[in-house]
Amino acid sequence: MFHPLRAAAVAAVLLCMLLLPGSSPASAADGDPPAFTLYGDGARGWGLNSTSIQSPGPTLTVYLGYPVTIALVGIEPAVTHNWFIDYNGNNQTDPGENKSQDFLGPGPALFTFIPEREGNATYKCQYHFNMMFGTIRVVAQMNVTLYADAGLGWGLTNKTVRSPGPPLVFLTGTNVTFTLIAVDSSIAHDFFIDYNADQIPSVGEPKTADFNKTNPP
Ligand SMILES: [Cu+2]
Repeated sequence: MFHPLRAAAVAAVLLCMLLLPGSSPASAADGDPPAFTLYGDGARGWGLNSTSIQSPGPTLTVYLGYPVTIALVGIEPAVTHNWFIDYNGNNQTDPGENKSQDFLGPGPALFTFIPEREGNATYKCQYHFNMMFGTIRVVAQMNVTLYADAGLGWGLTNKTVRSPGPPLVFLTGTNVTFTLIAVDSSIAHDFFIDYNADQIPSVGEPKTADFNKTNPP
């Protein structure tokens, strides 16, 4: 069976989300929400929940240029912490380094920031930087592999194909390279950005050639 309309509709949903970067997930390529909860303990480090606190803490992956919200929870009732990205590695907060307000106790204290420096850096608490640190990866999303299945939708892996497909966010002006892989056999797909939401590729809308399992684009 040939399902161009279904594939187009899936692409439309996917790309509507692309056009609304302010509401799209920005923290992980698999569509996780743009938010982390971090539990901090001056003697043990950071954790994504209160039972997994360790040093170094969890590696966080965020998108360059897109807001991230971290809910900060202090484990000890009366110990002050903060959270910042120590871009220059001097264990101190400097101008231009994303830094939360001080916090303590269960809160949580919400800190929203926009990562503006690509690459790996270390996040810390300025007061307990020897224990409370971890890696933050700030990535520009530019290479995307998408798996297509007319019956299931799109996925970032062949095991997570779904409809609507995963949200994708890109900085305006970013060159994006898609690798498109058909999961189903002998069904033609394409990929286009349906800016005007009319379900068909129009002039000015980026569009691939048709592809299928044996003839990749
Ligand atoms: Cu601390």
